[in-house]
Amino acid sequence: MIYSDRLIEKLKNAEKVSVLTGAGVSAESGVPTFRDPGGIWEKFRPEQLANFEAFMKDPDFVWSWYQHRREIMREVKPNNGHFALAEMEKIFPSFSLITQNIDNLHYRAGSRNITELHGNIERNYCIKCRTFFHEIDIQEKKVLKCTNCGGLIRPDVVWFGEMLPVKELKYAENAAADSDVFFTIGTSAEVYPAALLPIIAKRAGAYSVEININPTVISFDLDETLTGKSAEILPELLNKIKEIRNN
Ligand code: BV8
Ligand code: ZN
Repeated sequence: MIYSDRLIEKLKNAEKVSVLTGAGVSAESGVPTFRDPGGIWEKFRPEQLANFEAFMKDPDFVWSWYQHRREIMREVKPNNGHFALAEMEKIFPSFSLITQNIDNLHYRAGSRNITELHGNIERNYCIKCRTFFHEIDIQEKKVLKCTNCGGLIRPDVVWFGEMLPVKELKYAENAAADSDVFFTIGTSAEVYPAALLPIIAKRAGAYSVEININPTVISFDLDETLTGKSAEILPELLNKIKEIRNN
């Protein structure tokens, strides 16, 4: 494993550790990422799908795309990277898992202090009366109508051009501004404002580490980059953390 002595020193004494995850963390579970070759955006552009106008223009089309993604997400399982992060939450006095992912895999792996910046595909609500619908028929390809008011039902995810949930974004910004170590894992760091968090952390004095199979637009801004698959790097890092903190 290629991590520096400096990172090990930081992790040995760290009280507050925060992590920002993106689609790359779920890649080894079989969930397609967005911008990698073969990724979701290869067939469709985000503007065509993940935005409110696209939904209102063709609700069935956008709804069926989310139903397709829900089917994938229900078939896949958390990977060793998700499980390692869930373990780390039990080791550090303060551990914040901030995710851009909507696939619910961190929760299914046992993480609990999760901040979902872009929502969760397992939640759906009526755009008119905001009633939430938890049990939806995954086979239903046509958009569902609210049983209370007949409004269209949409996934509880943040679309392009939509504000992120205020409480979650505030929590994430505060965590970034007050961490001893900040990990950025499996994200292209191209979507804002989530992509600002590693920079906020670095500027606030956190030791900032990126885990990715490729360099990204923020690699040079950070203190350290661990190149490789998160499902391989994270379990090894967890073992090292347990060793140095004799957990
Ligand atoms: C907002 C949910 C404003 C839905 C998503 C110009 C400049 C700056 C900003 C903008 C701009 N023009 C527009 C904007 C704003 C826009 C934005 O940032 N656009 C980008 C494209 C430029 N942002 C927004 O619209 C946000 N809202 O700004 O509101 C506002 C202000 C006032 C009033 C009203 C509104 C909302 C953004 C949220 C969009 N929703 N998803 C859904 O999923 O269907 S975004 C989507 O992409 C994901 O949620 C994810 O969060 C995001 C980033 O993707 P990644 O997770 O990084 O995945 P990606 O495929 O890109 O990368 C995978 C990475 O993993 C790669 O680096 C790869 O190398 C690595 N990897 C792969 N395998 C592995 C691995 N790493 C490790 N191990 C592996 N095995
Ligand atoms: Zn309704």
